[in-house]
Amino acid sequence: MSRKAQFDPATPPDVQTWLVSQTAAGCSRQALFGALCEAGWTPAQACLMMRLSSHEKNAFGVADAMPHPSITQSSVPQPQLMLESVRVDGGDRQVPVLQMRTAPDLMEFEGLLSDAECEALIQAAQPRLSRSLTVDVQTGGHEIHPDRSSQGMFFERAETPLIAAIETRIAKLLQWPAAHGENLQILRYPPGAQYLPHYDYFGPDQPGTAELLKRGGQRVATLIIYLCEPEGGGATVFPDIDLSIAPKRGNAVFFSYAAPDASSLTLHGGAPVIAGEKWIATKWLRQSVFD
Ligand code: PD2
Ligand code: ZN
Repeated sequence: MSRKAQFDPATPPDVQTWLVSQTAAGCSRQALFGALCEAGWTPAQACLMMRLSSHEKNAFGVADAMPHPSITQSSVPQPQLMLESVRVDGGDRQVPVLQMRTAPDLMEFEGLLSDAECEALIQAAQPRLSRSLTVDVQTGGHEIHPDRSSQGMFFERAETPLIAAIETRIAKLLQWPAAHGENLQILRYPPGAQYLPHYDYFGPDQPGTAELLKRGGQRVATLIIYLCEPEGGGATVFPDIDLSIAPKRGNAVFFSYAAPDASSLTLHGGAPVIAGEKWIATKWLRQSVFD
């Protein structure tokens, strides 16, 4: 008998898609279960998402003793574990995870910053904005580029108690030292502004890369925090994986790239803002100390 997908409806859609495709590719139930646990889901969550039978739990080494075969089992109430309530420790707050993916490793967080923190960042950045620059891959310097039509600024590291608190929260959340983070950047996208798809790492073959790597090595991950959502447009898009994240004040998207290569599937861009303004804070993470 072919096994129909047996997944709990509370399973996040991307995990469902992954489970279905891996099952179709011939991956065993035990391997799927192991992969979910390795990806950070608890055995209880993985059991729930895959609807493991008692027999499977036993076979996969998950504690669920089997009764003697002569004892009939009844159906029982099964309180629904809310997968949406998975959280990551940010030190001064527990941050809910809205979605989690592999290939690329990506998480969407809810409420990483409060409304008041978002507003304070915007107010502090506003008078210091200028046209955003992009990295000049020829020289390792920076240049105005038509691909990036936002305005931006950088805060000094720990410039104010608020910036210091946010950097400490990010370091705890990502388990990556604050000293490996580039300075927090604020960007404002008025209507029509966008950031065409690109990779955040420095292309290994570009002439300017050696210069850029002198400060902290390669970029290995990006955190984009939405400070103000536009009335239309402005999604962060990942064309390789057909993913689009709608900006929502306080939420954030995190993704990492262990290798500076297109196989990281981290091509991403900021779609044009159609109405209203989009504001974000970006934290790029380096391999080592960025000073
Ligand atoms: O504003 C965005 O959505 C966006 C898209 C791509 C930001 C960045 N890249 C970035 O700051 O690197
Ligand atoms: Zn980017």
